[in-house]
Amino acid sequence: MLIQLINPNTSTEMTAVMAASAVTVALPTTKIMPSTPLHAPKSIECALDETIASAALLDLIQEGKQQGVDAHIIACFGDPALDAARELADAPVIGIAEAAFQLASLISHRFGIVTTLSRTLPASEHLLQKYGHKQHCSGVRASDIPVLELENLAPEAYQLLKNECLEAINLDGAEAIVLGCAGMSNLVEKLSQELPVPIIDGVTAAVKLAESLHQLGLRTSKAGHYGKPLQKPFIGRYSHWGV
Ligand code: 2AL
Repeated sequence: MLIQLINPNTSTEMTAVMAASAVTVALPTTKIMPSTPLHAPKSIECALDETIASAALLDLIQEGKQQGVDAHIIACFGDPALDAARELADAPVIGIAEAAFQLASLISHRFGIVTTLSRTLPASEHLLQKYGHKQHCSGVRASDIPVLELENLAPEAYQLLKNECLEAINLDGAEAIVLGCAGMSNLVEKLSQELPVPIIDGVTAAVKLAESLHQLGLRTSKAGHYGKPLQKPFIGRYSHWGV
């Protein structure tokens, strides 16, 4: 199968990190097609970043659709534009936060989330609520590492992240840890060796869920909420979306 792995920010370094993680877990018959937008913020860390990035992300979904991909992954922990992408796409669309929550809830009574900046905490809390996983989460913690610092993670910053994971386990009662950024996907192995609970990265979780849906022949239902977008004129720079 062909999976389009979309990094909605413009950091090609981060795209390479997540693509390498995806390839390590993908079946031999799965091809990973990494996509990076040309027009978006370099990292996504607040609502404005997410909203600006969403239009280019949807353009990439459209490109993937035209190339006949079998699944799309939105690899940013805010799951930006996920509902719109599901309306647009024919193939399943998986957001890495939802994928990680789903897997974490299967292997732990309560999981903790350790993410990047403190200001992204409410975004994760909103997603837990939206997806119905609030009762499975022991708490959301921030390492206060900016997304782009993950690209060349200093040992002190890694220690900050690990300390938050330890506090999530020891103080909050987390029985598994979900990493709250696609740029953390290369840290799973080291953290798994050093911490006593399972560590879940949304990128690899999304790849395995995409493969499962594909193998079962399951696609997004077009019966209601995720029905095709309504046809109407779009004006100006978005006229390509309209009729
Ligand atoms: C992210 C992520 O996964 N990619 C990005 O640019 N920002 N997540 C986050 N919590 O900051």
